[in-house]
Amino acid sequence: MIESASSDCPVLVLYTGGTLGMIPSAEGLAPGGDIEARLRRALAGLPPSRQASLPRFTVQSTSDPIDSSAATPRDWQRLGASIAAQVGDYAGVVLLHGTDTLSWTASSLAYQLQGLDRPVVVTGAMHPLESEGSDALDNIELALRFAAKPELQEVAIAFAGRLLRGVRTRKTHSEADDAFASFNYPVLGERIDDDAVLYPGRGLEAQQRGAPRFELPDYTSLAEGGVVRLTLWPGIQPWQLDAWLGDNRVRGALLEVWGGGNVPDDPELVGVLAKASGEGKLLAAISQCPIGGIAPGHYAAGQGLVQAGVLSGDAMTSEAAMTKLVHLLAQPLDEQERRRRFLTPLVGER
Ligand code: ASN
Repeated sequence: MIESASSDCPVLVLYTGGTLGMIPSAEGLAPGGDIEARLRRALAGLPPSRQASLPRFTVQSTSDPIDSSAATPRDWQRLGASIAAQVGDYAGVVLLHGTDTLSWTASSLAYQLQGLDRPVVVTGAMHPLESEGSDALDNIELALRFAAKPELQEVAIAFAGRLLRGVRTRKTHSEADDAFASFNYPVLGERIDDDAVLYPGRGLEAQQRGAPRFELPDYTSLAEGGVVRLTLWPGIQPWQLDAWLGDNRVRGALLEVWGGGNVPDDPELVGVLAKASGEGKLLAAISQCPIGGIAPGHYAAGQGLVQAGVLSGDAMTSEAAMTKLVHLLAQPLDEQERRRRFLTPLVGER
């Protein structure tokens, strides 16, 4: 049973791997163990006043911490199930995750943990905890502070001094500490001096009424390739599109199209989309531009998408749209209901 969020409860820190906990190995950086002792040792280096104002926390680790480049929908499902089962016993959760696919996991968790009534804060680092000048400690400290705030009631990402909505965020830099951005939604909060400050009116708390509505479908079949992601390029051929969409293992696809929602003016190409749609495959489109949404049909060049029954993903990130397709296709919904839910904002993703 879910108890109401209480500041008396500790925060659960769940370690899944990533650079934050890595140590050097003969093959390069690889996930290290003993994370609880290492975290506590690092936090003990903070000034006493900052240590004193941190919430109490319990640490757990997945059985086999990974580089997040190896994560699959099965990992999203396992993490969703683990958090759903335990979150009621904690004030909030901090998920320590590799940065490479952090925004994918955060997006998937948002759909699995609908109606969440307390914080799930995902963080990681661009440098290992013990390396000189690492960003890891700052990120962990910030994530712990936000994870103890009962007003935060969604899956968010704490990184480089800012709190971003998980399902709006992308990794946009492969080297800088400030590696994540949420182009189409404002930041939820920020570090100001030593405080973690939430901006009013930006979070999901107003829509998290009543009991949590966790949806924990089995992603196994989708983890075997049921949803594909296709980025168009100038000169793409209908047979190339058909090679992906015509495969009967494919049940859904995210198309990353031009600008405001345009595709090449090629009836054969549009025919491939219409055929897949007609077979009941769930097709959605977003823009290749990271900023702004799409409105298929605004240009004549977008009519093909409309005619082929491709759903508009508006200003969703690739991560938000793909994980939503997986989430909807994993449930026993009829086609109309799936299409309706795709177009409906479920967790502030659109
Ligand atoms: N390859 C690492 C990972 O995603 C990158 C990182 O965490 N900074 O696990």
